[in-house]
Amino acid sequence: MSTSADSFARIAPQLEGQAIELPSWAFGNSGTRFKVFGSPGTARTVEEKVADAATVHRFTGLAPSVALHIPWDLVDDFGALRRHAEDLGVSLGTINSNTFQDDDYKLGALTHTDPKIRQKAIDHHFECLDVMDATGSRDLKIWLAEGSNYPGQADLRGRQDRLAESLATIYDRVGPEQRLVLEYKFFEPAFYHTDVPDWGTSYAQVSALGERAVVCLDTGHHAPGTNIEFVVMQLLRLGKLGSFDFNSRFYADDDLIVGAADPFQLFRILFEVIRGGGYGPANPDGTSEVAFMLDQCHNIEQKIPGQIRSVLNVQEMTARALLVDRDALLAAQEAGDVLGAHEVFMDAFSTDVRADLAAWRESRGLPAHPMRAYAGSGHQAELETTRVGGTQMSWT
Ligand code: LRH
Ligand code: MN
Ligand code: MN
Repeated sequence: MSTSADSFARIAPQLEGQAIELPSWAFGNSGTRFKVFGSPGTARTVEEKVADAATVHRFTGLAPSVALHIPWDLVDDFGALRRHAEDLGVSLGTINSNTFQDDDYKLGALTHTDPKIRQKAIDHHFECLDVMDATGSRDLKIWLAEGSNYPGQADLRGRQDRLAESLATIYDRVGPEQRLVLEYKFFEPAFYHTDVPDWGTSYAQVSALGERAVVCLDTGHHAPGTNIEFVVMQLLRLGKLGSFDFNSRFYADDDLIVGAADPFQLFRILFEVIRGGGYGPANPDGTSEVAFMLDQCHNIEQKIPGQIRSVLNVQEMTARALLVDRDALLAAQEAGDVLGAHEVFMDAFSTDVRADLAAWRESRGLPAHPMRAYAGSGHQAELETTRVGGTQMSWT
């Protein structure tokens, strides 16, 4: 089934202004613990990663900002990096802290029993807040690699209490226009327990902090079979869904292209975002309360087209989710028409919006087919010949 011109025209205005933030680390080399494959043309500096993100935006109009990870993306002058980004037509977005690559944090960072180590981790977050002041970023995103491997190894309750205290100290420094975003993940690198394993724990922790503390939902961070759209609905209902880290998974935290493993799941998630009022600009400056971000790595495929594919997948599923006839759905639900309601839902999912989206892009001065346009642009070959010398950046 493809869209009738009428129904696409109805939803098209809502596609305007859709923004999906790209992770700087998607443009570095990455791999598994077995091998990191280098690929020609990969960014050698933070400035080149930002330039690659800007290229994705140029071809799609969908990715106006890029997230940084500190210290991976540490530079001397963040004001200059901000100007570099703006010159290329993008802005610097979320600042991600990193307490997972320092020997001192082997047994914990914000939860550590040693106050000196806790303070070191808190100071790192203060440094990230300073970076945000220079970059103009709104969100400080915290994902903690903390937990334990063996029953009895750690005092679960004591760690949760220390976490609350450390987060409160960080939150005190979060500016009035800024947010603290706490990401959860149910396993890895710790295997017995994780200190922020699920949305409930993240919700409990951020609720204790205040209004500007919210939850980040990474689609790869749940147990198999989890109904992620239910989590989306609940966090939106509670006013605490701050952002998404979008990616796909088959087995663990695979960080594959969003919408590749389970497009229907992406559709269901986006439907709940729209249904819950989390889609579209919520603030006077046009920013959305719920930030859409990618958190992916491209281990064997090319990185720039990998990111182009990803934002297009989100756009396509957003269009299909917007097409759900909500009035008909509600009527069927209230009439107890189980199969009728399901059919309304599936009709939208089954709608092929690709031709309409291509025409719509063209009408806005964008390539109808961004993947093909990038492939035919010669940009990749140019990167491969000009980015010689220096060291390609890698994920860590
Ligand atoms: C943890 C995570 C988190 C990190 C990123 C690199 O698995 O999802 O968001 O910052 O990966
Ligand atoms: Mn993530
Ligand atoms: Mn992850």
